[in-house]
Amino acid sequence: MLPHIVQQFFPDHQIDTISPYGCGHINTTFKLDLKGFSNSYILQRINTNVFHNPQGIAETHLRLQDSIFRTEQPIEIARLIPAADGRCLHTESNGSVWRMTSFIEGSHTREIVEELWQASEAGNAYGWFAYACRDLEPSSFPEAIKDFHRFSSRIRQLDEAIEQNKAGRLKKAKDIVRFYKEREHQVIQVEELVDSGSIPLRIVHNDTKINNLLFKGNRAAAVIDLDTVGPGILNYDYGDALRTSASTANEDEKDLSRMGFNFDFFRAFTKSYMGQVKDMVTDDERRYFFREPGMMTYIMGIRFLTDYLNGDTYYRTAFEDHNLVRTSTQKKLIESIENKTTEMQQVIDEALEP
Ligand code: ADP
Ligand code: GN1
Ligand code: MG
Repeated sequence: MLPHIVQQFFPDHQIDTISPYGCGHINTTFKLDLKGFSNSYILQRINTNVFHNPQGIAETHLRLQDSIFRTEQPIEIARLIPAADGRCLHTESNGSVWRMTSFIEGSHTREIVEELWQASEAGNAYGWFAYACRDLEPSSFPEAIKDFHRFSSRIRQLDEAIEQNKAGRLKKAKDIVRFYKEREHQVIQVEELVDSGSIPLRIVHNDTKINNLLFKGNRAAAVIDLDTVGPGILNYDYGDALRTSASTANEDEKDLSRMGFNFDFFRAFTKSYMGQVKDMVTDDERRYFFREPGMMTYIMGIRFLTDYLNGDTYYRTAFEDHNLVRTSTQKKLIESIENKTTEMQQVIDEALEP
C-alpha cells in the first residue's frame, strides 16, 4: 500500500525507508526517505472523517506557500509536493487522501515545554505567524472544520454525548462532567463578543499546540499542521498555544499531580507573542486575552470528554481511558489557571506596552 502511494508522487524513485512519525492526533503521518536523495519527506493520509474538504486545505496551504512564504521568511512552512499527475493531493480508489510535503531538515518536535527559552520561542513563532497573516482576507478562505472553536456548538456536542451515553462511560465520567458543566456559562461570554463583531475574524492557525511547531537547535523554526488555518480568532490561537506551552505536563499525563500552569512559561510566551502582534491587536482583543488560556483549555477538555463518552471516534487513542486522561489533565490545568487571571492580565498589559 505505502509503496504504491509513494509511487504516485515519485514514480522514478525507490523508497529507502518509510516509517510512522510524530504524535499528531488526527492524520496518519510517515517520514519518507528515498534512495539517492538527501532530503526527507512527510507523507500523510488526511483524516477525511475530520476534514471533509481536503482540497480546500491543500488550496489554503498553496495560497500561503505562494504568497507570504514565496520568499524566505524567519519562520518556515513545509512545502506541498505535487503528485506526478500535477495534483496537490492523491486520492486512492478507496477514497483515502494522501499528501506529500517536504520534511523540515534538522528539525525536531517538542511534546512539552521544559525550558523558558522554548516557551519564548513558541510565542515568537506563533506570534510571527499571526502577524504575517494579518492582511489576508478571512472571508476568502474556507473554514476547514465548521464551528471548530465555537463554544456553544462544542457544549451542544457534549450535551448530546451525555444524553446518548453511546459507550456506556457516563457513570465513570460523572465527576468530570459536573466540573465542566459548572463552568459553561463563563465561556459563552467571549463568543458573544465575537458574534457582535467586537473581536475581529482574522486568518489564524487554529491549532497552536506545541507539537505543531518545529524546533531547530535553540529556535522555533517552522509552523506546521496548516490544516486548520483559516478564519478564526487571534485570542483563541494565543490561549490554545498556552495550553501546551505553559503547562507542566503532557496532555496525556496519567499522574495528575504533575499537571499545572507554569507562570514563568506563560510570561515568556506572552512577552514574545505580544511583541510580534502588538501593532495589530484591537482594544477588545487586548481586554480578553487573559481569559483565553483557561477557555481554550476548557474547550479542549470538553472535546476530549465528548469523544470519551462517544467511544473514541475522533481522536487517536492508545489505551481504553486515553480520552478520560486527557480531559482530566485539562481539568487540572484549568484549576491551576483559575486563580491567576489578575496577574495574567498584568503580564499581557506589560507585554503590549509600546
Ligand atoms: P496531525 O494533524 O495528525 O497533528 P501534523 O501535520 O501535526 O499531523 O503532523 C504530525 C507530526 O509529524 C508533527 O507533530 C511533527 O512531529 C511531524 N511533522 C509533520 N510535518 C512535518 C514536517 N514537514 N517536517 C518535520 N516533521 C513534521
Ligand atoms: C488535535 O492534529 P493535532 O494533534 O495537532 C486537534 C486540536 C486539539 C489537539 C489536542 C483538527 O491537534 O484541535 O487541540 O488535537 N486538531 C483537530 O491535542 O481537531
Ligand atoms: Mg498536529
